[in-house]
Amino acid sequence: MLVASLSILSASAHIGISFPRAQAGPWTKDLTNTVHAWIGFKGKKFPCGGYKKGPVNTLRAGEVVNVRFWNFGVRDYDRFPPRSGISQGRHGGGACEFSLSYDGGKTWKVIGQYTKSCPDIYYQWPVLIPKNVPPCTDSDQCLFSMSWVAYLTNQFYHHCANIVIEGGDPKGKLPDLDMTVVDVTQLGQKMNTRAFGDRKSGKSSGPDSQEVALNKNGFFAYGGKGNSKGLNLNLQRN
Ligand SMILES: [Cu+2]
Repeated sequence: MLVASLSILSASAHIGISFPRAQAGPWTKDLTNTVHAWIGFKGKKFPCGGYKKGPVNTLRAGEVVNVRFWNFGVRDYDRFPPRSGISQGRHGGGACEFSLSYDGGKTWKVIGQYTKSCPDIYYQWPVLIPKNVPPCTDSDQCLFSMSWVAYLTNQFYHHCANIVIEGGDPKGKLPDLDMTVVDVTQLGQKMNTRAFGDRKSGKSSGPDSQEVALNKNGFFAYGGKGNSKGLNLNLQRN
């Protein structure tokens, strides 16, 4: 009953991630009906929304993680692709980043980016956990996140998963690229920034093949060609 009434309340606007299994989704004991909303909505906090610890996802350095987006219209989150016809709050697409924090969300380094067509629940979005990151063993401190700067709305989304990272290089490093954070009034920012998207409200054309290649080949790793710049997110001030 609780889940059903929450999903009606929340309809299917906005977006979060279902894989890795992130905090405060229906796969947790702490389902929150604003889990898919932007940072700042009803006081929702940066980073991560301020939720309790979620399930611990075990990832391996060198592994490609196929990230899945999710909204309350996706009833069966274990099934991929979801049933057809689910309405999506894609807000015209925009720019997504996937990042790691080893310090409980104080600092974030980007391991993947997709521009314009992101997000979309009907595609998987491959992201490499770089081979040369250090291992991360404390699942209170080790986090994977999805962040999204939308096109049609000045909104910043941030959804996090507790993780551990096995393998890697004890002398390795996280990438140089810092996560882009905009539209967070809690940090003194104005809500005046969006990222140029595909301008579609429904299903997108999915991840761009050149961007998929970059996300799988180490472009974003420490020492990779993305260095401290990454891709152009096409940010625009209103
Ligand atoms: Cu929204």
